[in-house]
Amino acid sequence: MAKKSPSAANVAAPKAAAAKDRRGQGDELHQTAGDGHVPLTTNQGLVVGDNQNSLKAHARGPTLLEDFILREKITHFDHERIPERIVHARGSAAHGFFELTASLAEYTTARVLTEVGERTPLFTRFSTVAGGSGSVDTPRDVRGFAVKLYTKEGNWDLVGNNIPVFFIQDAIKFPDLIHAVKMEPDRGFPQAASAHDTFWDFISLTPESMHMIQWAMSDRTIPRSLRMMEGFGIHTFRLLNAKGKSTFVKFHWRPKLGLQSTVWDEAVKLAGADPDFHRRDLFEAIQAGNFPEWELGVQLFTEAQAAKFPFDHLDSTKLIPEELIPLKIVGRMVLDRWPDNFFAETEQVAFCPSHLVPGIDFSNDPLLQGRLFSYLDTQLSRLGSPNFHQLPINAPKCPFANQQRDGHMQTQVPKGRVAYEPSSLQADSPREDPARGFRSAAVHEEGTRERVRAETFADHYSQARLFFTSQTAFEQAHIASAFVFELSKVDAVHVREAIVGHLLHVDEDLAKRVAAGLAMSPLPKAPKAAAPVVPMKPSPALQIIGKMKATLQGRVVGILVNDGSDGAAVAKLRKAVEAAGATVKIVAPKVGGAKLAGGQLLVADGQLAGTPSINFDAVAVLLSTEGAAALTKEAAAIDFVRDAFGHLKALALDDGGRALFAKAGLEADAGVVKASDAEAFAKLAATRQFAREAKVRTLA
Ligand code: HDD
Repeated sequence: MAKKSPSAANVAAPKAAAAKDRRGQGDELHQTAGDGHVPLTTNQGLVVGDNQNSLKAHARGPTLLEDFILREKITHFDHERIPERIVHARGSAAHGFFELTASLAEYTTARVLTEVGERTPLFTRFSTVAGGSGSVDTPRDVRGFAVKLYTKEGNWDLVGNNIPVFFIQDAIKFPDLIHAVKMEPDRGFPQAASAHDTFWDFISLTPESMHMIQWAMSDRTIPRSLRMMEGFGIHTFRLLNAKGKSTFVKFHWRPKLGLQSTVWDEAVKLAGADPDFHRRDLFEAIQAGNFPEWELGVQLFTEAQAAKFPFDHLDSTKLIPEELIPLKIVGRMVLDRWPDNFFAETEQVAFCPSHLVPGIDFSNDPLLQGRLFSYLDTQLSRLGSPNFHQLPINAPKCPFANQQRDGHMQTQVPKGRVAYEPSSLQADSPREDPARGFRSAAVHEEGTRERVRAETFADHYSQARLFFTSQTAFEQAHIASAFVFELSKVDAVHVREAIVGHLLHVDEDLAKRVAAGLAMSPLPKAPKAAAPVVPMKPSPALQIIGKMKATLQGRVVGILVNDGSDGAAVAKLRKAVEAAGATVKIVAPKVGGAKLAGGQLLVADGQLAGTPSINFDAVAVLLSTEGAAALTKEAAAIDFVRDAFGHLKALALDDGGRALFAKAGLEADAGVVKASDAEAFAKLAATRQFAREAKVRTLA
């Protein structure tokens, strides 16, 4: 009998075996070595015997072109980078799930919003906007908040930010906005910063940005943690129910840990102390099992309600105050798994606001309409192929099938002769399904085709004023000071003046404070406003301070020790703050640890010189007399207490700690307690000491 050829064996094999992953072939030749390692191979599966040396004509001779192993490795390396995102290049992401807690079945057919208790897997990527992918985590910048929900009905991407409004009203202005904020094209700086002429020049000539710019100058743009930020879908979307009735909706993510921001000096120092501060924070929280969580809230409103708003709900520079349309909490998002591979997942994930599921639809917001084009387009150049949806991180987790074929990096192997629809030749070829398919809301449209901005979009100052006047005095001072800082980096005096002119419409006091901070006199004239400012009731929901939680949950407390520190006091403090939910990190002059008074070694999590107090939410300093004497000569130790104090953090000090504190020239206040009073410290550490601020810096 003739021997079967391997290919004949495949043909004859039963279906299940034929479908077997071909990568399993030849397993016997690739078995793990005795020490447990899998053999290293080329991309063609060839086992590599020497990964240290290239092929040479002789020991000291030239390398040979023939070395295909070298060439394959280097070629792949040369092509490892893909174009970074034109915006939001710097990002961190995690896997998790969404769980619906209240059904919206009355409003929508979208299963993800109707099946209470159902968990939908998701992938969320947070980002800064302006900086490149290698830039730092803590510049003053808007944060992207993009969620890809792998629903049973297809992928739904909710691509939002941590601020509920946007700079511009029409997508056609987006390239200008981004060109203005990115590093200036002739000089190549500043990186990841809005404090420069081109950005403020554009803003000064774009009054519609005045509301967003208030948010941008607030501490929202210097968050303490990605886990402590809100997220917003920004645009008005539509929900569609089974009867085809549509309801307008805005989406909000609310962090379970409450809102928390840094102070500006802290954000600046963090950029040097730990450029990966937010990424590391998210990673460490997830690895420790402290899974970050957000509630999903919706604001639902009808066409009739919208008609009565004193602003246009299709204008992305406006928000709907929660006092007008309250937030209904309908679910929660939990991030519980760090990606296995940064590039394959965080870098290759491709969000598109056009990715929707049946039961949700777009509104006519002109910013959203432009986005529906931009994202798909950018993924084609960024990921290089119309098949980017086949990458594991982008592929729906429900079945998907159509007659799209071929293209670069096609990884699917479609079967059969039918690649069109309708067809009669292949019964299992995918067909349209009107009953289950996506439907657009039936909306009556009528009017004159023109390149125009609706008159209802003309009011640029009312909500900017609403935002500013809704803030606490501390927050207002931070906003005014941020304007002063940013405009101080602007050389063009007429641009500074133009901004202060706009601020006169927002709030006269704010304009005067900023002008004083810039030594600008006399006050410039306010530009002509396109629409009168409409008074609105202050909305406390727009504050950060109002939305902070007095909690140590998810926070980190640093304890500075040295040889001779009191171990029992350290243990007591640790116990109290850990019981309140914080993580404790020990800082010592040497990373190996400090020898405590009793002789035992306390291993450090960080060396003092490389672990400033900027890393922590509150600090304790416990030092023996000798330990303190040694540290009073160390600039890093002086900075440790001085920065903690200046960044409005609670401090717990024993006698040694107090000596260091005094050497730093500081005076204790209500935010400084005795280290022995561990419970009081745990309570105090749960909040920042805003009342201290006037003592440590002059704000505008
Ligand atoms: Fe955008 C990325 C959020 C307006 C064009 N955008 C991007 C990301 C977020 C946002 C979070 C990063 C997604 C990720 O993590 O991969 N963008 C917004 C929000 C906007 C907005 C909340 C206004 C409400 N964007 C906007 C407009 C345009 C774009 C008006 C163009 C007309 N955005 C893009 C883009 C990006 C992008 C160029 C770059 C990388 C990407 O899409 O995937 O297409």
